[in-house]
Amino acid sequence: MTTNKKISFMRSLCMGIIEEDVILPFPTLNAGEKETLTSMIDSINGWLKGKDQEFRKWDRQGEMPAEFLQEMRELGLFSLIIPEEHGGLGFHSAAYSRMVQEIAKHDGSVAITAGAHSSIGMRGLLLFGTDDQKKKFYPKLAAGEMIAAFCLTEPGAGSDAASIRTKAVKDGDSWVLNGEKLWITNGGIASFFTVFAKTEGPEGQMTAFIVTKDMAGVSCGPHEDKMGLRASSTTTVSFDKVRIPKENVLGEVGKGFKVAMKILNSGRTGLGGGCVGAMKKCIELASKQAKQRVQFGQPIAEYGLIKQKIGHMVVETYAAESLVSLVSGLVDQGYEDYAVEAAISKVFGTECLWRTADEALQVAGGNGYMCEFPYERVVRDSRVNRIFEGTNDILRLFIALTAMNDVGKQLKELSSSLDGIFNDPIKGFGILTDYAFKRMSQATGVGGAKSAFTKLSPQLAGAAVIFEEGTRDLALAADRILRKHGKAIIGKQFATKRLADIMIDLFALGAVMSRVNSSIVAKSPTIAKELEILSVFSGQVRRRTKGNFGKIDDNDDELIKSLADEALSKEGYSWDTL
Ligand code: MYA
Repeated sequence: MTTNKKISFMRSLCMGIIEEDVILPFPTLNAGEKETLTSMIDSINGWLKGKDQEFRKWDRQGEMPAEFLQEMRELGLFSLIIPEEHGGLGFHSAAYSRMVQEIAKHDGSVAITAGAHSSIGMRGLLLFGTDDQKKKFYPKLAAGEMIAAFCLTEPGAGSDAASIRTKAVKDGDSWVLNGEKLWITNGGIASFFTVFAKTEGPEGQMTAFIVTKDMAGVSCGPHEDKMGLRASSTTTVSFDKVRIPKENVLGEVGKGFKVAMKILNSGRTGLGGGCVGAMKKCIELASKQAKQRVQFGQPIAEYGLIKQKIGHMVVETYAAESLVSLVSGLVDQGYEDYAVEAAISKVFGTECLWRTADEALQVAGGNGYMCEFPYERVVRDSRVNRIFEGTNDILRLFIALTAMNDVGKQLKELSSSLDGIFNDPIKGFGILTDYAFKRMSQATGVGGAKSAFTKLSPQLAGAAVIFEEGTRDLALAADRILRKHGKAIIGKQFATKRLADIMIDLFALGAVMSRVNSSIVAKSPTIAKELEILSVFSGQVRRRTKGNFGKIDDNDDELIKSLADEALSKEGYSWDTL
C-alpha cells in the first residue's frame, strides 16, 4: 500500500508509471458521514420535490425569493463543509460533492447558490483561515447569516487570473482595497467575500483577503441577465477605498495566486457532483418521456436511436460519477497534489453533462424545446459549466502542460547526466538502463505477466490492456512532442489539447476500472451491467485515444489555423454563393 500522499496519479502516468495504489481500491465514504449524508439527502428531497413549477417561475423571473433562501439556510445548505464543532455538517470532499449532486437533481440555480458558497466562497477560510478567523466567521457562515462569494474575475482578467488590477495597499495596520470584480456568483446576496488583489512586492504578486459587506466602500451591481442559472445571483462587486484590517489577510501576503488555485482545485468536485446529479435527472426525464411518447404505433423507447442516446447517457454518467468520486476520495485521503486530477474531473463532468442534457432534450423532441418542460432549462443551466471555474480550454492546457513540464524536467536531467557519458561509462550506463528500462517496461508490460496492475480482477484484463497501452503511448507521445517542440510547446495548443484529451480519457477509464473492480470484490448484484458499461467505455477510450495519438503527426492543424486567420482578417466568412 502506498503511503506517499505527494504522488499525483496523472503526473506519474505521463512518465509511464501506473501508481495503482492511488486509484485502488475505489474510495468509499466513512460510516459517520454516510449516515449524516443519507438523512440530509432525505430532507433535501422531501423539501425540493414537487417544486418544479416554482423553479421554472424563478428562472423566468431571474431571481430566487428571499423566503426560499431562508429555507435553504434553515435546512443547513450553507453549513455543508463547516466543521461540526463550529455549527456545520462537517462534510469532506466526497460527501460534499454527493450533496451538491442531490441538490442539482432538482435545480441548477439552487445548486449553484449553495455550491458557490461552499466550493469557492468560503473554502479559502477552510483551507487557509487562522483559528481566530474561523472562530469569527464559521458560525455566521454555517447559519447562512453570511453567504459567501469568491471574487477573482475582473473585466480584464478571466482565464488570465494573474492579470487582475484590483489593488490593496498597506496603510498602517490595515489595507486599502480598490477595484471591481465581475460575474461574481452570489454577489448580490453575499456578505462574506474572498477577494484577490495585487499587493506590493515582486511583480505580479497578489494577496487574498476576507472582506465583509459591512465594510464601507463595498457595493454590488444589479443582477446579471444570464442565459442559464437565472435564479441565482450574479453581479459585479466593487471596492472603493475599502479599509481591511490586517487580521483579514487569508493565507500569506503575496501568495494569493496559489491560494486562489488551491481553492479552485479543492472546490472542483462540487461542480463535478452537480454535473452528475443533473445527468441522473436527465436520464430519469428522458426514460419516462421515451416510454410515454408513442409514434408509429409504439413507444419511442423501443427504437434503436432512442436506446442509443439513453445507453450513452448511462455510460457517461457512470464514468463521470466514478471520476468525481475518485478525485474527491483522493482529496479526503490527504493526497496533496490533485490539481491535474481535479481539473480533469471538471472538464470531463461538465462535458458529459452537456452531451447528456442535449440528448435528453432530443429524446423529448418538440417538448424538449418548450419552456413548459425542464429540458431547455437544464441545457441552459449546464452551458456555463464549461466556462466558469476555469474554462475547459484553459484547463486542458493546464492538464497537459503540467505533465509536459514533468517530462521536460526528466529529459533535462537525462541529457545533463549524459554529458559525461563516455568519460564515465558506469554512471552513464546506469542512467541509460534505468531510462530504457522504464520505456521498455512501458512497451512490454502491457497486459502480460509484467502488468502494472496487480490488484485487478481477471475480469478487467481487457480494460487493463487498453489502459496500459494508452499509458505507454501517452508517455512516449509526451516525450516525442517535447523533443519536437521543446519550450515552444507552450504555443502549440492543438498538440497540447490532444495530449490533455488522452490524459482525460485514461484517467476516466482508470476511475471506471477501479469502481467496477470494487463492485466485483463486493459481489455487487449489478456487476453484470457495470461490466457492460466498462466494456463500452473502454472501447470508446481505445478508439478516441488511438485517434488522438494518430493526429500527433497526421493532422490538419496548419490548414485550420490558416482558415481561422482568413476569417479573423475578414472578420467573417469569405465565400458567399451569391
Ligand atoms: S471563479 C473564477 C474562475 N477562474 C479561474 O478558474 C481562472 C482560470 N485561470 C487559471 O486557473 C490560471 O490563471 C492558469 C495559470 C491555470 C491559466 N493548482 O505560470 P502559471 C501554479 C496549483 O501557469 P498563469 C468562477 O468561475 C503553477 O504550477 N497550482 O500561471 C465561479 C505555477 O507554480 P510555480 C497551480 O499562466 C464558478 C504558478 O501557479 C494551478 O498565470 C462558480 C503559476 O502558473 C493549479 N490549478 O495561469 C462555480 N495552476 O510557480 C461554483 C497554476 O510553483 C460551483 N498553478 O511553478 C459550485 C457547484 C455547482 C453546482 C452545479 C450545478 C450543475
